[in-house]
Amino acid sequence: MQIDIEVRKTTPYPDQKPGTSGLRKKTKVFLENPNYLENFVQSIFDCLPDRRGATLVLGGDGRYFNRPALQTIVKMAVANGFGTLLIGQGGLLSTPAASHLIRKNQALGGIVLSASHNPGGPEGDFGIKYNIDNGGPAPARYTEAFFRRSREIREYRIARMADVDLDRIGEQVYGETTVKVIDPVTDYAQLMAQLFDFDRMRRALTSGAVTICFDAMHAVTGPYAKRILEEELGAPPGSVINAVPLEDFGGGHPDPNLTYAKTLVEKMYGPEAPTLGAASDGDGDRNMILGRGFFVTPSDSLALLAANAHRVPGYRDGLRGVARSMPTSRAVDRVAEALGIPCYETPTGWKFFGNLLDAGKITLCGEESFGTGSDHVREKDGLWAVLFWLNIVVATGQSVATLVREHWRRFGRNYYSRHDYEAIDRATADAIMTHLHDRLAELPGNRLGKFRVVQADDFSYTDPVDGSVTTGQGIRILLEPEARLVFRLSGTGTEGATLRIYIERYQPDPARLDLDTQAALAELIELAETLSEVKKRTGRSGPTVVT
Ligand code: G16
Repeated sequence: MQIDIEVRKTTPYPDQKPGTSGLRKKTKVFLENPNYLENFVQSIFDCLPDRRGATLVLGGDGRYFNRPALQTIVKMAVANGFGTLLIGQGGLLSTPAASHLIRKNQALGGIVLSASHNPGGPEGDFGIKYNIDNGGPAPARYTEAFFRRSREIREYRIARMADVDLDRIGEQVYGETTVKVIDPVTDYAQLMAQLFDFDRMRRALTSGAVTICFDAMHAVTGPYAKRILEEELGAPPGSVINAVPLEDFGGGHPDPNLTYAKTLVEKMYGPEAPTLGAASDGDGDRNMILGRGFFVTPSDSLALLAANAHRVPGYRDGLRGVARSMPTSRAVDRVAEALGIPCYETPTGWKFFGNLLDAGKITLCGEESFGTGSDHVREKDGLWAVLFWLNIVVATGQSVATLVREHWRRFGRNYYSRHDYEAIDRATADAIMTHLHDRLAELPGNRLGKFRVVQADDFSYTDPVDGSVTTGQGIRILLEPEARLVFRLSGTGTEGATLRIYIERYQPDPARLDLDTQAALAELIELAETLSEVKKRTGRSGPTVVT
């Protein structure tokens, strides 16, 4: 079939700068500014000189505007000469599933439409991110090129063709491009079956020895969790809740934490709590793990997975190394030390793990922001983390709480909390960071309360694989006895600025492992507030979110 290609004129926007993970904006920005989506997509394509005939993976988390945006992107990809488009049925693909498809099909890359855990809908957020041929988020050299291109773009290419049928699995040919609509779950489910002990997990779930509740939060993991947990592993129907992806996530906030995964949390703290509770976010890359009446912090989760990886078939041969983002607690560092493997500290953003994974320097990695993953894909992976936990629970016969308490007894506990001051004025946020910056030189050697400052700096990272340097990644203050304060501005918000304060304190005393986190950190929290002058400068009485 011959396809007409139109070259349409457009005007650049100054603000299409990708943040920590792609371009995230209010949905309205995409809807109300002509060609806002088209400009960014063409900017991406213009930076991919080898796109002709190549394979591109396309999908999204199903939020409002997902389908119309995909239709536009398909027509633009056809007009830009891609050879094959692999699209998840219904326009759905979780971020980790997209990463896997890119790798499996040797695609040039993929586009995932999502604003992650941010709410969707006309009043919510929308986003677009590009993943490269290793399946991982585009590193800075790409995103900077996209941004530069977006500021000078004058035209975009689009095919004159009818919408593709996103719901029918099969192939459709448009000019030189084959559009394949595929089941979004099958390949991913096969990968999970290779990594985990599905037989043993199935026996535990069908006999009722182990029970699970997975909250898909009306986001993309619903179909994945239904297929894997209920259909393949035999968890009773209803084990996956909020399983149907909805454009507005059922009015909810698809962020798997104690505040937003409310139904799940009530269940896990109630009398009928199952053995394992878990939730994932909008695009399926985040995870939250709960036991009966017990919350596992993402930092502890990473440490525990590393310490128990040998119990899981896919990791039985041991870990090559681990990595965590700088603000993530240092719990995993102790495990790495005990295992005699390297532990890397990277800036915030999954893209920084890509080189380490590709070079075989690490097997597991994770972040405090509810992200955990391994070398099986190049994204963090929510359902994978849940299956990892399930495998460990089944293999040890221990409850989540017992596993974590045993871990603390062995390694000590890193009490850890993040305080967010959301949607503050950008100038105020910048002033706080400048103020902290100005104090860096004077701090080392001085006392802060009962602590002594051993190091204070603005974190910068030299990638051990390609030597690239990333600076300005957050202020960190290392204290003695072992504690740490970190301050940085979020790169994923869509309103004003968000200041994140990360507070950590190591506690080796076996008699002090079960304290309330906020109480255990109270003195450090006060020090962080005083040092940054956050309350005075923002006029806020406290953080908007505490995790
Ligand atoms: C993204 C990134 C993560 C990062 C998180 C929070 O996650 O992929 O690496 O930790 O944002 O970033 P920030 O602190 O800058 O807001 P997601 O799940 O939102 O794509």
